[in-house]
Amino acid sequence: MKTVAIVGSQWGDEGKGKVIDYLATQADVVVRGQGGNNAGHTLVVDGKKFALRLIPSGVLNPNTINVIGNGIVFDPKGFLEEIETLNKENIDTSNIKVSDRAHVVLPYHKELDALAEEARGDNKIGTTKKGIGPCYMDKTERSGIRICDLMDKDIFAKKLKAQIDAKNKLVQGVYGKEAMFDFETIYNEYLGYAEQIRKNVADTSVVVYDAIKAGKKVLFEGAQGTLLDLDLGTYPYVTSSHPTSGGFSIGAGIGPNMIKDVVGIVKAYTTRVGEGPFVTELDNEIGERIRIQGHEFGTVTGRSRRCGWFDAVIVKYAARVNGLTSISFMLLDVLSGFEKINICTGYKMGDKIITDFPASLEDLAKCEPVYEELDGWNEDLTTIERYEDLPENAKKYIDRIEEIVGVNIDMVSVGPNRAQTIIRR
Ligand code: 2SA
Ligand code: MG
Repeated sequence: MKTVAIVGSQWGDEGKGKVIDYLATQADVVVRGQGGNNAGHTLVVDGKKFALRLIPSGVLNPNTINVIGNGIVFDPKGFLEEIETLNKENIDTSNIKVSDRAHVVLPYHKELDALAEEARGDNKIGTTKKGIGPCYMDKTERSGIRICDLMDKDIFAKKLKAQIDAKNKLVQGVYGKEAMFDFETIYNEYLGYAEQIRKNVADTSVVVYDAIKAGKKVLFEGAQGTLLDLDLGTYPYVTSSHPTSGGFSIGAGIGPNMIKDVVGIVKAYTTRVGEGPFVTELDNEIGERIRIQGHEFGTVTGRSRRCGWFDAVIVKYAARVNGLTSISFMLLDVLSGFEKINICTGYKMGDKIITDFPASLEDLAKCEPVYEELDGWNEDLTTIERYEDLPENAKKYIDRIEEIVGVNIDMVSVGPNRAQTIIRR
């Protein structure tokens, strides 16, 4: 490992956390470059669980620098809560660096997230209600408040005042509510946060650049997944950032050629939380069985995830748009005990078969999966350590997916623990 980016190749929750935790133990720098505390994963040390959302996964290693890059929308309150749980367990958090260019999530962003969802009615996106979308809206509208603004109480006062006025007008005019945001309250609360995070604030682009130039091991930690990408995902049922590999270049403030390997994390079947079309969804007892065997319930919101067969159209698309150099194939053990297993190799749209993921959701909604049926296996995979020892039918499944997607599956995961990992190459 030199510089490697880990990206979700479906709709998130592919099991990135396991691969990231493993690589984070060897990394000199771990970088997050997009999203905010809509991401979520659990680290386990000495039997204790830490649910992290914003803080990068290298935090348990005192020698690793953890970067929250400029592409992040930063919720200081959520961040400090995570810091507190870590500090309680005597975990050093001084190795966390927060970009002075990152945007600050404020209380009105969360409120507006909820109000917008409510107003969407049946067309709701199913957001995590962490204020992610509204904060990125302010950023692209060029009225956002950044960490560097928060660090200066006068600049912060000026910018916040303008925003409070604008947001109160918005909730009154658009949502027919009373003015609900109070400048003094929010200002004082956030000035308090500002002092607590000041020691962590840095020009993180320099930190990452210098580390790469010095030949250090840098891990770019992806959140969410390719199909939730604002440009490349199932728009508008997406998040407001770029969970694809290109997002790291901008979100960490480095050139794209500084990222050497891009590892796609791929789940052995397909899941999604939130709304939007899902071609291989199994709204039946097979889907329910996958959900139960795979414990498919969200870490942030606890929502049950929609489940379906493996969709090779999606993963082939992810391989292309991310430039995947390798695949880690997760949760294969969940598929034990199915007589037949399907791989979706294309979509039937009217009288055409397509294999490139379409842009239009209206087109996608018309698509029927074209399946290739394979024989399943009954063996429990969770104690298998070598690729050769996998059941023949499991190997056939992996080989066929590798063939369709055109990227090597170098690692196969058969359980949540580090030992339950089969390294092929
Ligand atoms: P938002 O809150 O504006 O980002 O929501 C917009 C859509 O994005 C979906 N979304 C997610 N879907 C799956 N996993 C997410 N986070 C993972 C987790 C973290 C991960 O909770 O475990 O895998 O890295 C996530 N975050 C946002 C959301 O459901 C909406 O459809
Ligand atoms: Mg997750």
